[in-house]
Amino acid sequence: MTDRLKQVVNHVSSSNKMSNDLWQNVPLAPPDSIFKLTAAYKADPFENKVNLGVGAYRDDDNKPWVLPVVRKAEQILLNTPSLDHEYLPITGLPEFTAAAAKLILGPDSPAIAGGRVTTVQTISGTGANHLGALFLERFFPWSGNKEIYLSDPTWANHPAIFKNVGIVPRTYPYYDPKTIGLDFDGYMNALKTAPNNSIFLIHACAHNPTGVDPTREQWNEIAAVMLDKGHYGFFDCAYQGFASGNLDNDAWAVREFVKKGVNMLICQSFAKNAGLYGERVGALHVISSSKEAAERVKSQLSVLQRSEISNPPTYGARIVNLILNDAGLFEEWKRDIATMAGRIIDMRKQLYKVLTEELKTPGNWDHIVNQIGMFSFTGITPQQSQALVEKAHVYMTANGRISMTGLNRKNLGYFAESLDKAVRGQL
Ligand code: KET
Repeated sequence: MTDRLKQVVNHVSSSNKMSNDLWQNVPLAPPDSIFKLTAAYKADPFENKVNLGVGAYRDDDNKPWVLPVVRKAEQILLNTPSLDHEYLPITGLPEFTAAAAKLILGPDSPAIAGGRVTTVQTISGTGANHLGALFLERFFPWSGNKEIYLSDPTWANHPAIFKNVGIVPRTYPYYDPKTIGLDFDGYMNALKTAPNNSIFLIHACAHNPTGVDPTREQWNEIAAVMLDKGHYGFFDCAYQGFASGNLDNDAWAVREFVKKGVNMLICQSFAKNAGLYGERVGALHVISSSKEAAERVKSQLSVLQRSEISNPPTYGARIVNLILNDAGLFEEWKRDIATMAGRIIDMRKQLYKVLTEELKTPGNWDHIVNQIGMFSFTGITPQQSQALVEKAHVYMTANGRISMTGLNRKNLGYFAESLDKAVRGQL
């Protein structure tokens, strides 16, 4: 080989070596705790496998359900040749954002009337959480450390979302394993003892993963302390309609807090209540004390949004826009939501019945019917959850959360028997 050729070969191999080593310090991350269950479920050939992992609605045939009202809206879009594929404004489709604000804050919201609400269309609820977190990191009048209090437990993705933008997640007591209910005293104590002007992340309704929400009296007490301490409410609303089956009922706490003047923002998702999971349609609403402040907030949210996603996607927003802005479609949507919520409540009742009356499973199972929303926090141990996944092919998160919508008339018996065995240590 000529010297020149050797030189070239050496150069190429040494640069290859460098690029091979480039990521040697990147540690292998664990798979996402929720999405790995979907993947494992799909790969499992077992006939009676059950997926109670991700919070995504399934009908009684275990199929994803495209809401009939969404089908109608899609047809309308298809038959509207004037629609193009231009960019949306940075803050999203204006008719959609206006209607989304009304949906969560109420059509007669004084904050909307006063022009005090800034709404930005986001990449579903996750994007709203992220944009809200990023905005707070930049502009919240921090007096101490950049921290947020998250309920213990909370949605598995919350801590990562805040860490990503440099806000340290802390926790406040929420769930009491002894009562399988709300640790209201612990919650109130955390609100009272946190430094003034702290930020608390609050699930607007249908708390994930516990299915345990405060009562209206408790909400009022929470709001009073928040006001007294000057705390900021970071509301995450991913399940409007799923708690009670009624959109207005489920927005009660948010509306009440706005009315009382708690400083807050709201993250809104249409993934679950419109069944538009993959379309990524959501919104962030920031409430300000004046119209002028809301405009400044909007200007900064626009700057952040522009650098992150430039502008949000059209398709899902157009669908929701049609549903929210057409009285007929809106009524139909409410019926579809009631169908989903009703089936979940029915599954709760049936599971409770089989566990308590037929199988006489040891323990108290009242929480199965008392908890609300998509999830039940069964109260079983991580070992029992693991046994259900590994031995019974029942896919559920290790914290004992089950997505009730994964149950149907065909698999409920099998699940109940498997749960019964797990609890008795017989799996
Ligand atoms: N907030 C909460 C409380 C929540 O449970 C989810 C999703 C989201 C926000 C985000 O949803 P999005 O699809 O971005 O609008 N939860 C389910 C799915 C997931 O983990 O992404 C779940 O807990 O199974």
